[in-house]
Amino acid sequence: MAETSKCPFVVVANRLPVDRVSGDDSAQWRTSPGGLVTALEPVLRQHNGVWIGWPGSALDDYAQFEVDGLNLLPIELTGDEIEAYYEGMSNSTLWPLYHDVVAKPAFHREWWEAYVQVNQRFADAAAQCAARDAVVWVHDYQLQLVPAMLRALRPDVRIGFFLHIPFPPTELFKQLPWRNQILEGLLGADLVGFQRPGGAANFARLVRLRLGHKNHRERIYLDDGRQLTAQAYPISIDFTSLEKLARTPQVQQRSEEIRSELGDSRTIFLGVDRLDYTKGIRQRLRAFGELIVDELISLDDAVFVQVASPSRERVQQYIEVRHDIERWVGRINGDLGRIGRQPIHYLHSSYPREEMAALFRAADVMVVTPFADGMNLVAKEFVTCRYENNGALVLSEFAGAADELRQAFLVNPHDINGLRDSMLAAMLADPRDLARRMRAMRRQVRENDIDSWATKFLTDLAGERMRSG
Ligand code: GDG
Repeated sequence: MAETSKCPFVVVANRLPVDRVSGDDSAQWRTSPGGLVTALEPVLRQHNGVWIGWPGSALDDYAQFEVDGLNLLPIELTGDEIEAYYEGMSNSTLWPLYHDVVAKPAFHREWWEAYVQVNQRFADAAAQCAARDAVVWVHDYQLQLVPAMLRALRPDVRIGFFLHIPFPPTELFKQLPWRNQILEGLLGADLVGFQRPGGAANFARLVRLRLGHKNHRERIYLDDGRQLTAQAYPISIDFTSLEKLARTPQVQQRSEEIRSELGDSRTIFLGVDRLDYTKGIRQRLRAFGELIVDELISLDDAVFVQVASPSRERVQQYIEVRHDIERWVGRINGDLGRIGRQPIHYLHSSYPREEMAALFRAADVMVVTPFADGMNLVAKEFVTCRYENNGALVLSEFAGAADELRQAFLVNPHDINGLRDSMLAAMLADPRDLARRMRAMRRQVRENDIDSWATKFLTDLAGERMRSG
């Protein structure tokens, strides 16, 4: 590996926070959008840090480089490793298992071997570039072995780990053939963060039952005398900058264009998701179709816009869910539409941030219906854009965001009748009721933004080391 500078602050995540802009020979990069990047970018700059991650495509040179003042250390993955570690173990085993087995997880020993190998590579890189007593913050389900591997190499560094997706209950986690290794990997951290208190409790319980380590609430006591904390840190978004964007004349104008193209007087239902089987996209479209069939709403009154951004397109279950959703869209539009009036506008595409903000502004009813979701930032982004305190949010109680956005129309996405009722109630709600709900939800997101999330986690991590001596 090329020589790297020693950093006091290191972020380790599967992907780097930049995307390569394809084009000519010279590599061009731009910072990628997303809550995690927005949250960690200022922290990285402030602490003179480095971000370690896979660049998403093969590079000629894997030396540390800089984009827009951010120090980045790319990690190389071979084609076989992308298949086994990323598409296999991460996205065909851990992702479905941790999301309540909405899809069936596959267990393959060679995927596990690649997972161990790649985790070791990330841990080696972190060990190499962390300064003495550095803070290393490891992210998400792809890298759960890194904390213990890093601790073995560098006992001086302070290690934080944050899981962005749900941590499953004991009965599901137990299915994993490598369950103890994963728990031991995570126990290498000084602080393990989860989205919801339930995830932290599941972890502490598993550690007690499977490895025999005692805990008192969030505190876990290991045999060698070391202690760590496992608790919830609900992630958020950059409220101020998104609201600022939503208030720009360009976004306002674009949102008016969207409304007039769809038919000004129609109620706009909106869904925005990565195309993923955990998000309950088909269920919400089906509920909408049934409302039209039963003449509870008419084509002239309402339209559904569904943005499904392409995701993990080489993984079989993602190929299947795309076909399934597209069949439903075709069927509903074919059966219920007429020339110039389609019930569903389905967009399988990614859009710039400005367009997303315009969509959030244009919508009347935002529909977020995952079967399981660590947090769901889309729900928080929608309320952030609604500075006039109008619009309704229909939100699955299985999204982490439901803990905080209590004034949403909360639904169980498995219950299609309940979903229909809530979507209709949201559409017909009294604007004063909607304003009251929206004000409360906006206050919640404003007061618990991404800065407070990062600051709280890092302050607690600093405190951990002091508690452990
Ligand atoms: C994981 C956890 C947790 C989507 N399409 C476009 C676009 N997006 C943006 C959204 C939002 C983000 O992507 C998606 O975040 P979510 O939180 O909704 O869902 P996951 O991708 O599954 O995220 C989740 C999150 O990590 C953070 O911890 O909340 O539970 O599963 O920001 O707006 N952005 C743009 N164009 C698109 O087409 N620009």
